[in-house]
Amino acid sequence: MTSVITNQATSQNKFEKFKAEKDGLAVRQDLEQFAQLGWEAIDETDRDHRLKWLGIFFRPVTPGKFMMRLRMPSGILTSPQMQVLAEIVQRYGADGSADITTRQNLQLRGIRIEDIPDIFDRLKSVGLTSVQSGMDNVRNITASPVAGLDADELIDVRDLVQAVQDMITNRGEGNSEFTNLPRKFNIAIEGGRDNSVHAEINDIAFIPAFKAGEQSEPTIGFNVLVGGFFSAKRCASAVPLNVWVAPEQVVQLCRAILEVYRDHGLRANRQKSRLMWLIDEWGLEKFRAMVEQRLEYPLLPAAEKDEIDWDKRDHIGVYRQKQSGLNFVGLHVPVGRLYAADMFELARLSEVYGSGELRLTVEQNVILPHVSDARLEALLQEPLLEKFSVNPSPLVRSLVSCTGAQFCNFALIETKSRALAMAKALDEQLELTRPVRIHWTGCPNSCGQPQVADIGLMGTKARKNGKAVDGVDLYGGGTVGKDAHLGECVEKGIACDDLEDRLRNVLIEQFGAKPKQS
Ligand code: SRM
Ligand code: SF4
Repeated sequence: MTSVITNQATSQNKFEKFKAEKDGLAVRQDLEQFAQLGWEAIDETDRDHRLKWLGIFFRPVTPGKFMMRLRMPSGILTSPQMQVLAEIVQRYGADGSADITTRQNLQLRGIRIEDIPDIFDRLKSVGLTSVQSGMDNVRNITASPVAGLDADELIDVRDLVQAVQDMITNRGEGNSEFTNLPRKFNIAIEGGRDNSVHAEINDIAFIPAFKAGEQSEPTIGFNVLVGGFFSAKRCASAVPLNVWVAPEQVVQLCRAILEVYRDHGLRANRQKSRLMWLIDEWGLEKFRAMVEQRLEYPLLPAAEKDEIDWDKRDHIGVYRQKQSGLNFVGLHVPVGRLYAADMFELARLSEVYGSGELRLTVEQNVILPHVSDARLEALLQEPLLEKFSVNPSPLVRSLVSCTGAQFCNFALIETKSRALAMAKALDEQLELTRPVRIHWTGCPNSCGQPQVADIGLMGTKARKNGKAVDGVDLYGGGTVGKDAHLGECVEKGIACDDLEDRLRNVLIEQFGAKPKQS
């Protein structure tokens, strides 16, 4: 079934035009031909845009070397899956690498168009898909990275997350019902107490809440938030929809909201196409009523309170699981960057010490679950843990960075290498008594989520000695976990050359850091 777009704008922008001409998923039929033609001969709209419906991103910064964005529901993957991804990346030698993303996902680098048919076969053989992971589609669905492991969680959401992904993507085969949304769309389902998913920055977020029954015991389900998003033009926190749903209603509710958004979302101006703009136009009451109309049954009002009552955890280090005698071990992956050798090794460690499972976090790190008490000490002695530490220095530990200028053509500055070098330098100079989460993002699109950080840094061009130089806007005041609150820009245009000194002062004055005695 193709979507019924009722508010098709009369003056269509170029994205709406090319989507109407040919569905993004249709390029799947052209892949063999693209592979034979080579990247330079592919029609530009297919190459630069429609391929993103299959998770294949043309990179103008490295032409001919594509990026592939996967889907990893709840950030979970298996050792054979990691092994296959390592083999794919290894093929490209120095060009091959992978990044853990801020949506608990993996992106592969260096991909050649001629290899894509074979790569898709390999992904399928291990149950992976990259379908509908870019452009006007629903992104990777995030969840607590310790779902099913955490003794204090309220709902193990892994199956739900998978079911929502299966509904949206037709079990990874592609689903043209949801390939022409007005814009990108983010969904998060939290089952734990610490808001590990940043619910407030998703278009739909489910957060655990008990609903009191008239005669029965309170049941656990979810309160629903809608409309959270970041863009260069506007950032908005998700707002309560005043809805409580039981777990078995989650898939239906996602479908209903997506259908309403697909058929009524604003399409004329891409700067105003995210879900919140529709909610603004209609008001929350009408939006809720339209969702109910799709569902064909009334929704219950939200539970009075939700169960998010913890500070957010970073999962780095060794923690007991709810299963007796087992632990999960969070490894810190500096700015999320992995190379083939690291990926092979992670796959091996998960087999030797765990159950062959790996988890990814929105802080761009890896968790090895199901490590028995008996095997723990040996795991901690493994050489890979020197690189991916369980006890990194404080600023490096909490560092997050978007892709930046190395691969992203929107970037105004290089981020990952600069972020890491600066965090290491400041860790050497300062004694910290509390964690300070620093997030870097290369441009106002905010993929590195500077608004959720203690200190957010957004790439810009600054002026120094009369010249335009790499710079950042400084964000502050972001809080996470319970009562999360978005940070705001507190200082504009700091030259990157002056940033280390500026951050040093901020850390001393606002976060209680003390200079180390030299
Ligand atoms: Fe993003 C576009 C990378 C999370 C907001 N994002 C892009 C593109 C695809 C632009 C491009 O074509 O070059 C970047 C690809 C660069 C590359 O080569 O890696 C890109 N975004 C990323 C990742 C990889 C950052 C990272 O290093 O982790 C994240 C991938 C997540 C995933 O697995 O799907 C990523 N992007 C985000 C987030 C954070 C989140 O979801 O929690 C946001 C803000 C939240 C949101 O979307 O509301 C985000 N990305 C954007 C936007 C602004 C959207 C808007 O409504 O205007 C763009 C630009 C666009 O879509 O036009 C964008
Ligand atoms: Fe690229 Fe900007 Fe997103 Fe960073 S924030 S990945 S520079 S689009």
